[in-house]
Amino acid sequence: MEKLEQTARQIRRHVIQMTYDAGSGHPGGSLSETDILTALYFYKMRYDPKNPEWPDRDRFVLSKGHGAPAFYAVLAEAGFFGLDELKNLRKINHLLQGHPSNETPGVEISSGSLGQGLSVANGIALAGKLDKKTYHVYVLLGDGELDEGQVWEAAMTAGHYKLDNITAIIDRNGIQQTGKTEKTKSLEPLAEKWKAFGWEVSEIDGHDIKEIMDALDEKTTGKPHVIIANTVKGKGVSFMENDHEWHGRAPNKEEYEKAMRELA
Ligand SMILES: Cc1ncc(C[n+]2csc(CCOP(=O)(O)OP(=O)(O)O)c2C)c(N)n1
Repeated sequence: MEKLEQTARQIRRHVIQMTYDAGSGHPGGSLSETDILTALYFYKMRYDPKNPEWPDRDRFVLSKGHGAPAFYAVLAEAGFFGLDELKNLRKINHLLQGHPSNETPGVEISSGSLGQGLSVANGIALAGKLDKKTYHVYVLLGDGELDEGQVWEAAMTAGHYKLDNITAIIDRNGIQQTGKTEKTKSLEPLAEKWKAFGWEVSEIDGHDIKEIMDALDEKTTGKPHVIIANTVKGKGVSFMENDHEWHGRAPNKEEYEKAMRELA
């Protein structure tokens, strides 16, 4: 557990370093999803970084594609590519673009246009059933992303096909691009909505590694599983926490140094 917490801290440092180096990017939503990604990649998922196309690998879809910095940091720490690549975030002709591209080792689908990931995850999960594969499909959605109608179409589809090989995780940080989700388009009662679409629902503290691990270990039969992970946007850096200003802006030198001191 301690090791996972240390890894998450390291991922947060990478996120600050990467967005500072790039001079752009999305630190807020990267810091809120960090513990979830850490538990997925360093506790739960089966994969082989030397063989990213291994047919039996578990699949991960980052539907909230702007959360790419934390995702890339996790993939680098897991060995899909060198840590050196993190220096080149958002640079033209380099591996790590602003939003995930499936040309990058370890990235299953290109994403960034919100609302599409669950539909793709459904397809991968259905294919797994047809091919009698035992892999599991994980998909991470933003809460603001749930404003997209396609998410609910996909939620209905997964319920209909009883896709119990899919786990959706909602990064419920309560904030989207320009303010609070409940002010932009209210989502509550969120758990009841997913239940009504035929999903098993868990609600957890999305920064408590043990709670994340336990929720990921939960098995559902005949139902897809959604984990509503309550998180803090900007988690770990005091002046970024709960402030939508840090949705899509890089730290300046002074802010970078302060953030790195806090994450030391
Ligand atoms: C279809 C689409 N519309 C708008 C955007 C611009 N956009 C990028 S991130 C974002 C807010 C997303 O909020 P949320 O899903 O809560 O992300 P998080 O807070 O976890 O970063 C928006 C509107 C987009 N990427 N795709």
